[in-house]
Amino acid sequence: MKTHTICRLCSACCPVEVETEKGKWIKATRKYRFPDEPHLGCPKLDAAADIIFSPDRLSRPLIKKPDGSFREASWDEALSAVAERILSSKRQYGASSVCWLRGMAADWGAPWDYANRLMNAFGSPNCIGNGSVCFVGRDLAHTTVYGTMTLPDTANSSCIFIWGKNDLDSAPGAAENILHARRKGAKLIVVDPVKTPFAEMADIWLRIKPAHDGLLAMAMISEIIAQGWYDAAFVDRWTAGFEALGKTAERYSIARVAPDLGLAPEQVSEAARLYATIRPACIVDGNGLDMQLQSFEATRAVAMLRALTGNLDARGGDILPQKVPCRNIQLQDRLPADAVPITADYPLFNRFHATWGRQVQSCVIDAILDEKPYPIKTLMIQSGNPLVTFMDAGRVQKAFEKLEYLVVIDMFMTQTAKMADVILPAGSCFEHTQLNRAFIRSSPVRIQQQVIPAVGESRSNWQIVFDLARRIGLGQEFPWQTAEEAIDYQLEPSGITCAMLRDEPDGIMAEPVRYRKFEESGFATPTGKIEFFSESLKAYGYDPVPYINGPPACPISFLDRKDHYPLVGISGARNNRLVNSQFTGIAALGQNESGCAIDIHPKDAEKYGIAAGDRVRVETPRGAVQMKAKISDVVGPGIIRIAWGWGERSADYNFNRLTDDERRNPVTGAPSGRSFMCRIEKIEAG
Ligand SMILES: Nc1nc2c(c(=O)[nH]1)N[C@H]1C(S)=C(S)[C@@H](COP(=O)(O)OP(=O)(O)OC[C@H]3O[C@@H](n4cnc5c(=O)[nH]c(N)nc54)[C@H](O)[C@@H]3O)O[C@H]1N2
Ligand SMILES: Nc1nc2c(c(=O)[nH]1)N[C@H]1C(S)=C(S)[C@@H](COP(=O)(O)OP(=O)(O)OC[C@H]3O[C@@H](n4cnc5c(=O)[nH]c(N)nc54)[C@H](O)[C@@H]3O)O[C@H]1N2
Ligand code: SF4
Ligand SMILES: [Mo]
Repeated sequence: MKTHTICRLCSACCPVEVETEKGKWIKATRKYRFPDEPHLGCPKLDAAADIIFSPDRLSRPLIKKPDGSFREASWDEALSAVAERILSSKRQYGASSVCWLRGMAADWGAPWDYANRLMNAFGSPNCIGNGSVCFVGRDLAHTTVYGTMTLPDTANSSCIFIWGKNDLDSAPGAAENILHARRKGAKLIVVDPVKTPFAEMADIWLRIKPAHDGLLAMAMISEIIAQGWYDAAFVDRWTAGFEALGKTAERYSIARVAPDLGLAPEQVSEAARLYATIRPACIVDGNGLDMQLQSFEATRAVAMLRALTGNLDARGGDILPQKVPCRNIQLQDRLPADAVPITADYPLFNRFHATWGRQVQSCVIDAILDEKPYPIKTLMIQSGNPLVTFMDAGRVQKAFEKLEYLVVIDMFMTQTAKMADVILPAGSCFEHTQLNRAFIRSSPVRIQQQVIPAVGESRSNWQIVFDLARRIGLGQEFPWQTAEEAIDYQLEPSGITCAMLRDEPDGIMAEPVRYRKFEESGFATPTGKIEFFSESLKAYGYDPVPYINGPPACPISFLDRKDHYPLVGISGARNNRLVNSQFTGIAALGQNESGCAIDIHPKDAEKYGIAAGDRVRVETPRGAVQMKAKISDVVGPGIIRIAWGWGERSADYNFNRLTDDERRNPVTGAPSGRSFMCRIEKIEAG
């Protein structure tokens, strides 16, 4: 039997076809938009059965014994214990002392809505996502400029500008769209400090100094305005604050800025000319812009390029999504009006979107350790591994040691799960039906459906939340008996049901594709226009125009200590065999540790006496890691790239032992997990 579903082993959310026989997994294949063109493989999907049926999968709930080891428990016992704890935390410290923290894995589905519904009805404002390090911060930056986050229509584009994204390893379907356009002759511009395959094939590769993207964007804005390459009629009709932007950008001319970014002025000017004068053009921005201290300002400046050139919502440009009409099921109105979330310092980020809710993950650690604005005592972690994936792993460890009670909902015994009082075993993405957020964000809506029975006694995310809700007296709010019932309720405004979606392998368009939708309704900003100058940002005390108050003093962590830490450490492109901290224990994916290395430029290798294969130690003021050295020019001199995602395998490989969580972007709370000053030494010959 073949079933159409969505793979959620990573956030690329690829449509796939899964072949099963009497409920047994046979194989899964990614669906291709261009069947006649070469395809990119996905080692993770190829190894899906190894992941799903791994002997390491958790199959029964576990409860920690007084001696620190775990014993198996029934669902009834484990969920009762968790429910009792949640209620007693509320009695003793108030509902806000209970926090629900969600990682990347299950988040794009309804689980985020269900967790929010549960917490809102319970009375705690602390349902916290990890969007401050991932793309939700970028969403806010787009939204303040033109009311929503755009989607690049790369496949139909004539000029593709890739800015801090590496789809070849992180989203193969998106990469295939770019390769398709390239075959048809689209120009390619890449901004990346790392020599990625896209950088190598680009017409122009801007090897930027890490974390300096905002200044590059401002320099390009200044050039596009100065040369008259912008779309004057569009700017005149649809934007507000053009003059203020122009005046600010003047201070960041290419001649002034480029040398500081390590770029040739002519190259930047040519990139600006290509991008601004070829239509349609789109910008693919990525996680290279997130996890930077300047992430909000930089992304906002990049978003303004789209607006200046009139590429918004044009075929082959940057598309304003056609949201699928859904019911907001989060019950925000049930939260007491005076409830203060632990993320209160980031008011704009908390409120900008109807269902993203609160997303500054670092505040969870602050609240536990520093008890600010008040202590979190009970923490539920769903589909995340903060001990490996949060910045400053040492601090996270201390926080979890201090917690009164930790519950982890996961498929594996992660570093984080080991610290839990109770572990609830979750099903993989192929074991449950859910509404996938990526596919309600813009039509067509598709369904992620269950293709195999649950492994062991594991349960779906929805089942776990619904059952827990009933046990804390919120049964009325969770009346649904099946995933389908809950999804149909949420999808009702669209007139689409689960049953209809099952019959439509390629999804259902809630409405036909339309371009230039703003001509009917304007932009979803306070002025109804694209905002180069934002009064709302000003009202919150943030810069109304990016960099209006001067360039950033300290874009990289520990820059003030560069005498001791002379190199820039970055986490560069992702490994297409791993997903964040996942899969290093799966034989076909991570066990041979291929890719667990530090890339060092030949000049630095010589300077520090390091040869290929040597074991080296990298240190920052926060901690140290050790890995073997690779000598290559994928990074420039003065920069080292440390492999991301190996910390679950060994604490020695935990990238986030190096990173800082003290300094953050004031708007989105993004710390810098990407760029920091560090030092390196050889500890053993290879
Ligand atoms: N230094 C540095 N830090 C980073 C990054 C970086 O590049 N550099 N990347 C950042 C980014 S963008 C992100 S999004 C975060 C990711 O941070 P996390 O979300 O913590 O990362 P994962 O390792 O993907 O953890 C997902 C966990 O969910 C479990 N899981 C998988 N599927 C399910 C499911 O259906 N249900 C449940 N309950 N559990 C499931 C997995 O077993 C795994 O333990 O890390 C961030 N941290
Ligand atoms: N195989 C695999 N796929 C994944 C994941 C995974 O871990 N593994 N994680 C998933 C998740 S959670 C996410 S958020 C996405 C992320 O996927 P992407 O958005 O593609 O992000 P990355 O690959 O982390 O980084 C993108 C590029 O940014 C570059 N970069 C680093 N620093 C800078 C900088 O200062 N400026 C600029 N301009 N570029 C910089 C890196 O070298 C890299 O080439 O991938 C998802 N897909
Ligand atoms: S890239 Fe691979 S693992 Fe990620 S969603 Fe697509 S098929 Fe699944
Ligand atoms: Mo992410």
